[in-house]
Amino acid sequence: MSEHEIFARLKEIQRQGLEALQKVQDEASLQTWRTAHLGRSSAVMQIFSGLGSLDKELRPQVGQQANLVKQALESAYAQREEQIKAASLQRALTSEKLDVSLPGRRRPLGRLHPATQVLNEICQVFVEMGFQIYRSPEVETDVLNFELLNIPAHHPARDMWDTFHTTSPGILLRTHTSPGQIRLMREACPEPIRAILPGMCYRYEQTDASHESQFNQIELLAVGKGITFGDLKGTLDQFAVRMFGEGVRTRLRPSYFPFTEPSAELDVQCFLCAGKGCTVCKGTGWLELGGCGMVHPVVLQNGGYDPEIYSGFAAGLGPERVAMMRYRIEDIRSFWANDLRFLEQF
Ligand code: FA5
Repeated sequence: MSEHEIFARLKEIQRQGLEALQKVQDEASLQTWRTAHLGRSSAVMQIFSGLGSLDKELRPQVGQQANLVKQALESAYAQREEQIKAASLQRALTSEKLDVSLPGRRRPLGRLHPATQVLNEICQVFVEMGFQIYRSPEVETDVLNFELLNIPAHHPARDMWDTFHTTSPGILLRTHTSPGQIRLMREACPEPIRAILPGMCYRYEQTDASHESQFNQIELLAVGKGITFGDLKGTLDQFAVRMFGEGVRTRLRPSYFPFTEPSAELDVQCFLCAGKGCTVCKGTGWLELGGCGMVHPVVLQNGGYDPEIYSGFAAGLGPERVAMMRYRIEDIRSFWANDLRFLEQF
């Protein structure tokens, strides 16, 4: 190559390098450019490595000129790098901008199911009155759910509880919380008992506005020496006052349960109209809450207590019925239909 050609070549290298650099828009292609135009095998570096084959007099001039080209490319590179970094920072600032004045999205608040709310409230009242909470299983044996409660197989009273049986013989879903009475008595005997047994019950019901196939009950059980019907009445009266307000009275109507003797239905004075009669109590002034009575001697015996020495009272209350009255819910099936429009009201 002649001297003239070498200088023209260097000029061309610089021109091409600068032109290519103008097209570079991001950091990745900037690095590619650097390797291509300033790397070991780039055109300008080849000029340096070819210096040795040039005429001695020519070498300093070509070397100097090649150095100028290399410096020009390097400083153009540094400048471009600066520009690209600034641009990408600008882009990040715009795209990741946070508007702290933008209102946040409200997360929906969870809440307790209305049936659970009332169940808890009733339990709380009894706990304050000195009752302990005892839990017993929802999957029960026929023996505990019926037989030990003085309801032998084929006894007509079994018709009172339409039952969900499981595929295991003798195993069923409890139809009431009363089998827990036997479990608790057998655990506590011969100590006195003052407890409530809350939980879900299941019945193979023809469902309607006031009957569901699943519902809660709160069982009440007191066993000890000298417990009378007066204690039952006093306890229920006190519960009604604490739950529904001062002056609210209770009423017991004679009834029948195989596991209590005598037995009664518990009514509470309508807390909405104070007994005057309204649509909720259907003009009667009274609301039905559940069944109750004195624990039957056979049941006491099955629980391990000698009925000659011990006596007791029991009751089974329906908290959903209380919730229905309180919130004027017309159909008990709303509780487990899982419609959020219903549940969110409580
Ligand atoms: C019983 O289940 C007895 N074990 C109650 C009892 C306990 C009596 C201790 C004496 C001593 P009964 O079937 O009446 O009784 O139910 C009691 C309460 O459970 C009813 O008053 C009602 O509030 C509720 N209940 C019963 N069946 C349903 C149903 N299908 N849907 C909603 N609530 C129900």
